[in-house]
Amino acid sequence: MTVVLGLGSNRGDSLGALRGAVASLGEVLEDMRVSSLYVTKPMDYLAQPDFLNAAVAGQYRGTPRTLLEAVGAIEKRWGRDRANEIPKGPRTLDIDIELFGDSLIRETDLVIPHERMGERLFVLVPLLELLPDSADPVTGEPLREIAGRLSDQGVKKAGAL
Ligand code: PH2
Ligand code: MG
Ligand code: MG
Repeated sequence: MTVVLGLGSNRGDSLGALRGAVASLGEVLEDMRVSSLYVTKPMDYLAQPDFLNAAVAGQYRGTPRTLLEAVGAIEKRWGRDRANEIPKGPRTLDIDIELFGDSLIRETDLVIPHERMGERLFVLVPLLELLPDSADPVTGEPLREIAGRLSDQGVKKAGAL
């Protein structure tokens, strides 16, 4: 299954955490590709530092649930400490499953496509770099068109990850 993961960090050694996560994800995904690195203005909870965001895409052989577990272990390995975080606030490493093929999943701890990805350029811009023709699995609308309707959210390319 083709999967897309979104990576973000705005606390501690963000670049180190994203690079470590990409190295670990390369052991979980086949044919993995990595987007550019982006510096992005915080959304939702605004009183926090800018984020570094990126996306990876690849092939995954397990289930959404086993991928969630693998991703949780990688977050932890690279410094995530959920006990000391404010919801949607600063975090050392957040890895979200954005797309899992065309699957639609709505469970308490796992929502795919990721909630509100259609409103967030820090998710859509790196994703579209990797999969420019991908569509919203709910509506079939190209993500490129959804992104095109959003106003500037302060998402700036900052080179290679
Ligand atoms: N993640 C959040 C909340 N807000 N803003 C940006 N720019 N990037 C993020 O990764 C991000 C956010 C919750 O996970
Ligand atoms: Mg998350
Ligand atoms: Mg997130």
